[in-house]
Amino acid sequence: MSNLPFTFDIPIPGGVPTRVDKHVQRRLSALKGQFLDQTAYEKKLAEEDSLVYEVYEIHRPEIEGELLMGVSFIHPGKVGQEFYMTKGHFHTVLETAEVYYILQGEGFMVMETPEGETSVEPLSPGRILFVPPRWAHRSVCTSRQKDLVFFFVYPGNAGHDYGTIEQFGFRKLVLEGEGGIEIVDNPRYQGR
Ligand code: M6P
Ligand code: ZN
Repeated sequence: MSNLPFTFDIPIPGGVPTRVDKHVQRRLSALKGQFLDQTAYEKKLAEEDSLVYEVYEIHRPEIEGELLMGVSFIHPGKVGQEFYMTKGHFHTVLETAEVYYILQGEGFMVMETPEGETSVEPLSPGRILFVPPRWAHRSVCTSRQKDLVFFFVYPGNAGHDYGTIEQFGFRKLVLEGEGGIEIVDNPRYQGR
């Protein structure tokens, strides 16, 4: 891999980057067990395995000192009352952080530590979010029409630990309530 400086562009306001090494697409089937309303999930999945989010990644070595970057698009949609979201993960190397720069759409970053601290931060265009080391993170799109689009960067050696979240889910959920968006405790959460 070349070690020369390089540039690429993200079309404003929030398009596909001009450099893409890998395009990841995650569908409903990849989020099995994560949505609160399992009946609504099974029904929706039986109709169509819809695209929930896409990630355009820039390839760099997955080693300490490197930075991994890309642009994510979380599509609008809901399963029952729950907005479309990413799987979410801890970093395998827990003591590694991540930065997000929001380009388009509205949503939230749902975060928690292994010790049970939680934080749910609103995301909107122009906002930068710093996810500190140790905090698991999941992005949620609450826009009705627009994708939630953001640039992200994290250390090359961070790695993705999906297992913990797949098993227990996050402690907080983002739902559409009668009076608007609600952030609620996950009733299915089994404490670790
Ligand atoms: C963000 C970054 C990526 C991540 C992507 C999708 O853009 O954190 O590293 O891959 O979201 O989220 P997930 O890996 O949890 O499916
Ligand atoms: Zn991450």
